[in-house]
Amino acid sequence: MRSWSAPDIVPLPGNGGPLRLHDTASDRVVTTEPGPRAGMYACGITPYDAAHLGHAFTYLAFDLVNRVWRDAGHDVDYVQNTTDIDDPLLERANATGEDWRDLAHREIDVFRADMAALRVLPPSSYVGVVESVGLIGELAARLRDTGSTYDLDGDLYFSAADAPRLGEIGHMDRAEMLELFGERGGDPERPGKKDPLDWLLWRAERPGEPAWDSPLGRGRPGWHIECSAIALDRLGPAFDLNGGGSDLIFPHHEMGAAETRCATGGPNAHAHLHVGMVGLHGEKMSKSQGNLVFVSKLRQEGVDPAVIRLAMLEHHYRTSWDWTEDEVPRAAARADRWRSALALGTGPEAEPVLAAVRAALAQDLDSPAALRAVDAWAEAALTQGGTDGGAPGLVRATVDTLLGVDLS
Ligand code: 5CA
Ligand code: ZN
Repeated sequence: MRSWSAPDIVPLPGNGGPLRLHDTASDRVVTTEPGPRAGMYACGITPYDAAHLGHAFTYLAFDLVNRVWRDAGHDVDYVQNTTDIDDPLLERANATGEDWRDLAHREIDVFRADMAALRVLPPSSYVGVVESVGLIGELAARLRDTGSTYDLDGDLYFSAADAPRLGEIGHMDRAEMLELFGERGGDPERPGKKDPLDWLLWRAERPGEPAWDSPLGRGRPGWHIECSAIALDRLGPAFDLNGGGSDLIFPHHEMGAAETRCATGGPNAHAHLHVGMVGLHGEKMSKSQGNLVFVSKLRQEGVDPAVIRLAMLEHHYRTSWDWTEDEVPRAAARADRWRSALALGTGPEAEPVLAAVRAALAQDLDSPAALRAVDAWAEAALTQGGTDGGAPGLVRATVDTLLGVDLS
């Protein structure tokens, strides 16, 4: 599937250092050690509604990883899926009478435009589930051949009994897993299952639902296997970083990791990144709750995408936070201050700003600290002046390349 257009990357002098990230599974900040090509997978949208600020916050975190790795000299193989067939999409399409394909295509287009406006670096592979049904069916058949699955009225289930590590990424006990499974797309109560935590790999064709041929018969993929199959196909096993929002830790990322382990004998990824939830009025922003602030709507209202990006960067990626009326004015004031300082044409030397932004981002993507480093430079330039004529150019490039904020 077509990705979105890439922003220009302004080269910076030298290289950044290794990236340290909080890994959900070990619950520690670990040093990432990618080879020349870093492999990263982020779970993409289910395109039945426009992208909201929660989605954007999650992709901003992965964008910072991408930028920091590139700055450290790695190429980045970034894979993102889009769940262009799944229950919520079909439910919305049925409710509005729209063809599910038209709905998905329209919302994916809005998402692409939002991501490009926010200067999120595009994935090297942007992959739809519909175009991947073949390889998903192959992985489901491979799992069936291991004996870890069973048939239930034509649907194929993975046996949780063969996933002894389930719960290890999120450090959850069985009671917690059971509760979350029911809340997040699972079917713990379906009669005939051997264990309530067993999960669907392949859903046999139902009247009125789209279906594709596969080694398992006609049907469509379950949710988790779409991401494990696409990641395995594009990145192989044991790639560098897998993740998404923290609402995906269980069941999605645990069950996906169990599928890959069953198929390959090893882990899907070396580290697991999870982003805090953005809320509105005290509740997680979610399409099902309807408490959404859309990126596209803010843009239509004339909010500068650089300001939206700055508003999100003010929050550390692991913190859950509420979007309030103050975010845009506060970020706009910061952008104005930075622009005024850059317009002076001279300022205090900028190398320490570059070093501070690099150091802050390398330490578990501490974007608030990175903003403070630029604030301090702008404040000094505006109040004390400075004699370094090259400084504004280097600060502008630092902010553009590492933080993705275009102040031109
Ligand atoms: N298509 C699946 C993943 S395979 C999915 O979860 N789609 S989604 O549209 O619901 O979410 C897309 C991404 O945004 C996921 O990584 C999800 O964890 C993240 N996300 C959803 N809501 C929020 C929120 N309120 N705050 C932060 N991230 C969020
Ligand atoms: Zn996913």
